[in-house]
Amino acid sequence: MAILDILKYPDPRLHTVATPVAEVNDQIRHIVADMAETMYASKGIGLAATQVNIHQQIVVMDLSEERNQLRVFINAKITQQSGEQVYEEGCLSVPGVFDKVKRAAEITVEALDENGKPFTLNADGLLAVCIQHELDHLKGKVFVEYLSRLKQNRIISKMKKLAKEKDNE
Ligand code: QAP
Ligand code: CO
Repeated sequence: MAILDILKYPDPRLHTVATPVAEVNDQIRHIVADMAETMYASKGIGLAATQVNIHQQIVVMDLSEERNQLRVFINAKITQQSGEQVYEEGCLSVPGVFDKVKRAAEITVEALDENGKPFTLNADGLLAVCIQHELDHLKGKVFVEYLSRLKQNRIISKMKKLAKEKDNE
């Protein structure tokens, strides 16, 4: 297992569109294990493969308090959605930035688990937000792109300043 580097906004590689996983094999399970370790080490609740510069449709998530309920979504598709909810989101690729985003309130998602077994999940609340946020990553979209141009520019400045400070450490 390994902790992977997380791409930071506005890295252009975050705009890469992920391709479907052809076969859920040991190599994919290895990626899943590394992504889970990376998410737990960063205290995140969700991580998409795009964020660790792997452009395949893989997402890991754990919304549990105990951090022991890993969810894996491979080749996930939202097949139904309804309603609206606004949630204050963050992102491991945009550290220190949190803002409100409007998304569907209830969704149905179809995906494969880490054994390649198909499952269907109905989600609402934070789980629904997190799934939509992570599947956006696989399409090359970061949550800040729902915010105003002004806010995006401010966030880009903040991220560049942070990166510079890191360089000088
Ligand atoms: C996506 O995000 C999400 O800025 C997952 O300093 C977030 O795990 C979906 C994090 C909120 C729905 C609601 C962010 C950790 C983690 C930071 C994350 C930070 C430390 C973000
Ligand atoms: Co994110």
